Amino acid sequence: MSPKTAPARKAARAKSAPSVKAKTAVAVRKSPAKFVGRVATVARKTKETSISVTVKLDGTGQYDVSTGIGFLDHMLEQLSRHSLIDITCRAQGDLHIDAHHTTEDSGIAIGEAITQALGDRAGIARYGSAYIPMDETLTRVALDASNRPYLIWRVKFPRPKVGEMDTELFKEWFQAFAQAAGLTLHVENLYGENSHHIVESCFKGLARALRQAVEIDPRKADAVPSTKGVLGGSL
Ligand SMILES: [Mn+2]
Repeated sequence: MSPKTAPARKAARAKSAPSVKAKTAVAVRKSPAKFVGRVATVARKTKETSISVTVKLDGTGQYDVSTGIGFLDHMLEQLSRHSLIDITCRAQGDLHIDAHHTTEDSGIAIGEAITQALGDRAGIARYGSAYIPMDETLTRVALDASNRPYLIWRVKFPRPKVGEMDTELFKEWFQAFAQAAGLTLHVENLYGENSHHIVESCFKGLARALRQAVEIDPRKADAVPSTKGVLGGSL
């Protein structure tokens, strides 16, 4: 039988807890009360779409995604699985028109949730990159979670549609996401023939790069990873 009481065990656990937890606590204090740790929920409603999103940055890649667009769900599930960010995304959009608004607004809502969950971005690795091969396709993604939104999109699709989605919509999603998540985001398909592989490699590359960039770097303590002391495009 352990001589330690329950509170003593709790204190011992707290002592040995990784610095990630301390960082999370800092973020909690600086964020609005409804956010706990690196988690955020965003509800976004317009005349075109109604979307609720929850993200947990330090997750395990669990997802619950329903946008009404099968292929987009498939991509957002890849984003969660390969970033290890838990993502819940429920969207109801004006799909009787087309998939444009729902695609764009899901990018905005998930991006906003990530921005909120990142708080002041202290302690994050900030940069991430990935090369993703999928059969004949190779895509490179590099990003800076700098709060300076910018998209470079060098991706062309051989076909105008995948599933029920127009392939031109993927740039719209990445543009909306980069803007809302505060990312300088460069996506380049180096080569590829199959449109499904091309777009999927873009989402998987984003996921892997994002995973690196939002990771807490234990050597950085509470430091914002910028010599300016803050991360922001207008500063
Ligand atoms: Mn696929």
